[in-house]
Amino acid sequence: MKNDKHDLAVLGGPRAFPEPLHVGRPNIGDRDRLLARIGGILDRRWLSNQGPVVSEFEERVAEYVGVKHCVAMCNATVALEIAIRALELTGEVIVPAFTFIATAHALQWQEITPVFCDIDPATHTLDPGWVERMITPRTTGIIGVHVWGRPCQIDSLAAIARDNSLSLLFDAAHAFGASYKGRMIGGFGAAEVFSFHATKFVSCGEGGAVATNDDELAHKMRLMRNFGFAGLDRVVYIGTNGKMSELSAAMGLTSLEGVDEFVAVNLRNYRAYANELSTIPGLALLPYDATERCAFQYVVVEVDPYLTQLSRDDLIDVLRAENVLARRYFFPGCHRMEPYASLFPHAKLVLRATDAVAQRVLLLPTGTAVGSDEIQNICRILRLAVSSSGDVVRALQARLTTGEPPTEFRRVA
Ligand code: T4K
Repeated sequence: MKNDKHDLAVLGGPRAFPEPLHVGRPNIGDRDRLLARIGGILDRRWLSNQGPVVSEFEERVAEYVGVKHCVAMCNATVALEIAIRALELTGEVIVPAFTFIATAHALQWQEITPVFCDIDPATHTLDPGWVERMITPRTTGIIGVHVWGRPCQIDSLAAIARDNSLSLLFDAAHAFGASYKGRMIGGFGAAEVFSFHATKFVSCGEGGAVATNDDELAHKMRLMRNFGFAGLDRVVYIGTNGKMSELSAAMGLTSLEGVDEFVAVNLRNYRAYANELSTIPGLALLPYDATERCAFQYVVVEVDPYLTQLSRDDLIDVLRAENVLARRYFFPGCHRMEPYASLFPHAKLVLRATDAVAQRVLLLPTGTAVGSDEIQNICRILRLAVSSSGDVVRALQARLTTGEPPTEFRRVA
C-alpha cells in the first residue's frame, strides 16, 4: 500500500500493481456449467442458426426483463442497425453524442443522419428539453442511451416521441438488470437494445439482443438478422447476418446464472469506492438510484479540477503509471470523432454539457476481477495524488519535456 507521496509511481515509486487492472474485465461465471454447455453443443453439432442454446438464452432474457420478445444478435451494434431498419427510421434521428460511437455509427451506416443532442449534466443522458428543440421535419426517431445503466428520463422522452409521432428506441447496452420506476429496462419505447460484449455485466463474449413487446417488430427483426429468409429458399426482406452463435449463447446463459453474484460483487466494490472517495476533495462518485434495480457495473468519478488542482487526464496518467488502466468514456464525444467532426463541425457549439462531462469523467476498475484491497490501493493513489498535486503536475510536465512518449490516451486527445 502507498503511504507517502514518494510512493507514487509518477514521483519515482514502484508500480502499485504488477499486472494491469482494467475497466471492463469480463465476469466469467461457473466454468463447469459453461464447459458442460459447450460439450452439449459439440455433441449436437449444432453451432449456429437458432440452435437450442440461443433459443433458451432468448427465453431467459425475455423472462428476466419481463418482455414478450428477446431477439438475440451477434452484437449490440448490429442489433441497433437491425432495430433502426425494422423501425423504418430515415432522415434524421436524435441521439446523444455522449455515447459509445456504435450508437451513431448504427445510423450513419444506413445513411440516416445522427442529430447530436446535449445531455443533462447531472444524469449524463439525453436532456428532453434539448431533444424537443432538435426536432425538424426530417426527424423520424429518438434513440436514448441509458448511460452507465442509469435510465434516461424515459417518461419525458416517450411524451415527446408520442406528441411528435416519432419512434423511440433505447440503446440499453449498459442497462441490463436496471429498472425504471420499478419496471425492468427492456420494455420501454418501441424496443431496447442490450449488449452482451465481454466488458458488459452479463456477457456472451460478443453478443447483443433487442427486447420488445411488439410482435410484428420482433418477427421482422428475426427475419432481418437471418438475411431475410422466411423459409429454406424464400427471402422476404433485405437482411444481414446478425445471428448469435450457440457458443456465445452458452456463455450468455452461464453468465445470466451468475447475475446475483455479479451484482453483489459490484455493489460491494461500489460501496468500497464510495467510502474511500467521499473524503477526497474534488472527486465525486456518480450515484445510483437506491430505489431502483441496477448492476453497479460502472464506477464513474467526476473530477473537479479546481478542487483537485489536477485535471482528469493528469489523474489518468497517475493511475496508468501504477498499472491502473482507468478510462475516460466517452471522450471526446461522437461529435468530435470522424466522420461526424467533419460532417457536423458546428455540433460542438451546441453540446456544452456533453463537452463538459466528457472532460471530467473517469472510470475505475470494478467487477469480479477487482477486490477490496485493490480498491483501497487505487483510492490511496488518488488521495496521495490530490494531496500532492503540485509535485504531480511538475512530474507529469517534466515527463513531457524530457521527451517521454505520451501515453496512448494523451495521443488520442
Ligand atoms: N452502445 C453503447 C452505449 C455501448 O457502450 C456499446 C459498447 C455499444 C452500443 C455497442 O455494443 P457491442 O456492439 O460492443 O455489443 C468497449 C467495448 O468493446 C464496447 O462493447 C463497449 N460498448 C465500450 C463502452 O467499451 P473499448 O474500445 O473501450 O474496448 P477495449 O478493447 O478497450 O476493452 C475495454 C477494457 O476491457 C480493456 O481495458 C481491456 C478489458 N477487456 C476487454 C476485452 C474485450 C478484457 O479484460 N477482456 C476482454 O475480453 O470498447
